[in-house]
Formats: sequence, structure tokens, C-alpha cells
Amino acid sequence: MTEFFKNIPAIRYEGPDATSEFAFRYYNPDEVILGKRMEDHLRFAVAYWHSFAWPGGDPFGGQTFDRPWFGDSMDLARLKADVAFEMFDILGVPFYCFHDADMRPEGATFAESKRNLDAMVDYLGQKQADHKTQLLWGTANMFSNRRWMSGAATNPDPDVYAYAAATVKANMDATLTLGGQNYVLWGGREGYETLLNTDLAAERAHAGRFLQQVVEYKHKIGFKGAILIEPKPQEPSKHQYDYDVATVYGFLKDFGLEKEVQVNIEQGHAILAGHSFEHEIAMAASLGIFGSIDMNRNDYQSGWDTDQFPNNHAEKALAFYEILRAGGYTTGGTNFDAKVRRQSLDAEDLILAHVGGMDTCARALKCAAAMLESDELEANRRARYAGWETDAAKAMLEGGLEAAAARVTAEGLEPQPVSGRQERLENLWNKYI
Ligand code: XLS
Ligand code: NI
Ligand code: NI
Repeated sequence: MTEFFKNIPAIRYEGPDATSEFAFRYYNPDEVILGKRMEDHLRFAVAYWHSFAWPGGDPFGGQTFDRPWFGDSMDLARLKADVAFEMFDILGVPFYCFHDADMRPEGATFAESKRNLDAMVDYLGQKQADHKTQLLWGTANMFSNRRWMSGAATNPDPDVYAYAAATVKANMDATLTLGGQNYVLWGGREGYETLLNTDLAAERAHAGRFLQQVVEYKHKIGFKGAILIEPKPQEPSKHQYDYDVATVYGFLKDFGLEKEVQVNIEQGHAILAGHSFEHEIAMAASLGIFGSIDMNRNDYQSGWDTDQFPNNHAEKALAFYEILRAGGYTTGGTNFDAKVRRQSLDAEDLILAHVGGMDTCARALKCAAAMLESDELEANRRARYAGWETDAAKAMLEGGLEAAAARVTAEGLEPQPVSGRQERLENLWNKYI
């Protein structure tokens, strides 16, 4: 045991009236909801980067956290992993996620970085064998180091494309070795700052070919998990090619990948794209590409990806409602892509942030399940579209514009507007919260 979380107990479910801060009020892993254990519905994951690698900087100042594992040696990387698994045990989370750069020191050469990665994969593999927590997904950090400043697969320099290929290959191998259930690609630098120096068509073509190569390699090594793209409209690049779910779907179609690649949807990214989280989930489900989520919340005033822990179960209930309607996760899960604020210095802050986030999601899931089980919303939706069940309506979609138009005169159609009942439906949502 390290000293970092000393005196913090393992968190258990104690119900809504729990008196201790260090208890779950809503997250009860074994409670069965819609025929499935809560833990299996939610599939929580901790993000290695925010909790263990982020120093607490902002655009105006540097490190605020003083963690005993900060530094570049392999010994410190192992200490970081020890602390990480202590936190996973305290929380009882089934999964974690990492970028290579979060868990291994960067080497002076690619070969040295790769040796560090392989050594840490061995170490994490041992940790996974001794603990409950397993890998939800792995990914490559192709945005922090200055070599990526003009992009990874979309870099004007083909040598950087090669470096990106080597990096993703190494991380896919690492994810396979650790039994990861998904491999994620988020392209923070796959975009541009100004069109004045950018060949947009070439960059997009290179990004598409790169993703095809990733999928080819997945099949070659027998990786059974899902390949996930994480959409985000901007930040750090001014414009990113994976703008939102619909844009990603168009991109996948263009490169013949819509059956091979799914999406990892993040609340904060949805907001930056001008959508709601639930819109992005529903869109992905309707297109057959829903994979996983990055759970967090944005500050609604700031206009950037603030990655705060969720604390609004009413809002998240709408997201979980769409996840339940989509049939729930398969390989995906609820990854807390969220960090404590830079003034939240204590070990307790790190634990309680996750406890609050997990409770918020558990409460949201329970609301969503009750909304679905009552069938009130779905009955209303079915009734609203019931007209499309008739033969005449279905025939219109088969025939041409003239046949559809002919119905108006033949049947003397004069459509009567019907209430959309929005407030009544919102009252139902409120009822289950
Ligand atoms: C950044 C992204 C990132 C991905 C993984 O905004 O959310 O953290 O989830 O690279
Ligand atoms: Ni994310
Ligand atoms: Ni993000």
C-alpha cells in the first residue's frame, strides 16, 4: 500500500440516508434494474489522465498538484499505477482507460518510449490480474508532444503520419495484451488553425486512409473489441474533422467504415458542437454506431471543454434514457473523462469527485429506467407516429412523388395539426426524477 489514500475507506452502498461522505447513496452495484445489475448497466471507468497525470495547470498558470508520483522515471510510473489501482479498489470500479503518455514516461526516441510502454503494459497486466479493475479502452496521446502540433494522421509531413502509425500500432498491441474492450481515437490535432496553410481535402483523405489501416490492423491481430472515434468540434484545433456524430458518420460512410467503427460520445464535446448529450447518443444509436461515453459536464458559460464531474442527475437521466432505448452498452461503458478543479488538492477530493459522479449516474439510470418501464413516453411516441403504420402511408415511401401527391386530391386530405405535448412529456420526466 502507498500512503496516498491512507485513512480513506472502501466506498460501499449505504442508501440515500447515508451519513458519511464516503458512501454511495444511489450506486448499488448489485441492484437489479430492468433485469441487469447496476454495475453491468453503468460499466464505470476511471480516466488515468485526469486523475493521475494532469498537473493542475490552466492557460494562466502551471502545476498546482503535488503528487508523489510526478516525474519521468519508470519507478514513478509504477508508483502512479500502484496509486491508481488503490483508487480503483476504493471505488470498486470495473474499468479504467489510459493514453500511453499517461502511464509511461516519454523516451528520447520512439524505441525508448516503446520499451517504457511495454514495461508498463507488463506491470498493468499484473495489476489487472491481482485486482477487479480491467481495461475499458486504450488510446494514443497524439496531441501533447510538439511533434503532433500540426496533426498526426493529417500532418502535412508524411514522417509524422509514419510516427502516428507506429504509435497507434503500439497502443493497439498494448490494448490487446491488456484485454481492453475498445480502442479509441480522438483527434484533437486532426484539424486546422487556418485554411490559408491547409490542404483540407488531402488531410481528410489521409485521416480516412489511416482509419482504414487501423481497422485492417485490428482484424490482422484479432482484436475483438470496438474501434471508437470520439467526436469533438474544436479545442485544441480551431476546427476538427470529427466535428460531431453526424459528421463522423458521413466520414465513415465515405471510407466504407460505418460497419467497422463506432463512436465514443462525450458530454462536453456534444455541448461544444451545439448539441445536447442525449441528441448525440440518439443520433449514434439511430445510425447503428453507438459505442461508449465519456461522462463529464461543461461549465455552460466558459465555452471550452472543462471536463467537470457530472452532478445533475435530472439532465443525465435523458442521456441514460437514450442509452437504455438503444439497448445499453455492449463493449462500451461510462468513462469519467473528468477532473477535479485545480484547487481541489486533496486525495479525498479525487475520491469524492468520483463518488459523486457515480451516484449522479446511478440516480440518472434509475430515473431513466423508471421512465422507460412506465412506457408513458414511448406510448406517446408510438401514438404520434401511428399514422405511418397504415398501408397508404407506407406505400407513399415506395412510390414516387406523384403517387404521394395524388392522395391529397383522391382522399381529400386536409391535415389537422396535433399537439406535440412537450410540457406534458417534460412533466413525466420530472415525475421520475
Ligand atoms: C479530449 C478528449 C480526450 C479523449 C481521449 O477532449 O476527451 O480526453 O477522451 O483522448
Ligand atoms: Ni474524452
Ligand atoms: Ni474531452
